[in-house]
Amino acid sequence: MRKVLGAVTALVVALGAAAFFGLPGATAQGGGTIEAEVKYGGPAQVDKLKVNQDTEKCGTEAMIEKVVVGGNKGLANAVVSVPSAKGDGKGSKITVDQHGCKFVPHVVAVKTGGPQNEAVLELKNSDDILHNIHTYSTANPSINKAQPKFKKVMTEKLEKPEYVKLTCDVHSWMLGWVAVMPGPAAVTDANGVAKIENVPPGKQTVEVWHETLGKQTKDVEVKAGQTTKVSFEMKK
Ligand SMILES: [Cu+2]
Repeated sequence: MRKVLGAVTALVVALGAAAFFGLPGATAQGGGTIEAEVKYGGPAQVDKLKVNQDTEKCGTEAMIEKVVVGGNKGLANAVVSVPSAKGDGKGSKITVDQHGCKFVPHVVAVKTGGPQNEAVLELKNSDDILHNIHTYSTANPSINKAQPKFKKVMTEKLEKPEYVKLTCDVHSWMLGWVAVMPGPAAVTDANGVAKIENVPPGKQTVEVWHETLGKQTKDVEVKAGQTTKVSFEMKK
């Protein structure tokens, strides 16, 4: 039995390695990487709100993290995208959880490839209470749907590029954002850094968007197989 298991394990490892090493060569063909660093010199902004409903799941205080500043003035939750780079026409899928009466993660980026290849937004409800997703957008139709506690997962499609605001009609403080982008995009981490891989070489425009600090763009030169660094300083 142990021998059989060993053989199976070896096969799985080999297949995994093939998939792992095979992929970058197939998709990164000639692409470069953009590493963006987003900084903000101002203060963090966290709104606190007293909660008096569903407190068992939501707690008694809601924290709405409008501006999150980490080490070295790094701005978290900023969306970095490359609007000048055409996408591959394929939509991607992203999951947002409703957990502790918060959208987790607070900001996500997902790719749309147009009418037949929309971005897929998977909404999880891990709270065991009723939520009601309500999106605010202009290019895409608004979504307004109840998600009872027994409905653990709900799937929605977003076709058009846009920054979509997520709210919940049951819990007024719940706030999230889905950046639906036609091409590559990423969200800055706690240090304000986002990495975008597989960007076509040549002159590209990098866009940074933050929910309260607005938008900025910069032009960069992307080289095949190399990392281009670009930094942004957001202003209030
Ligand atoms: Cu809710």
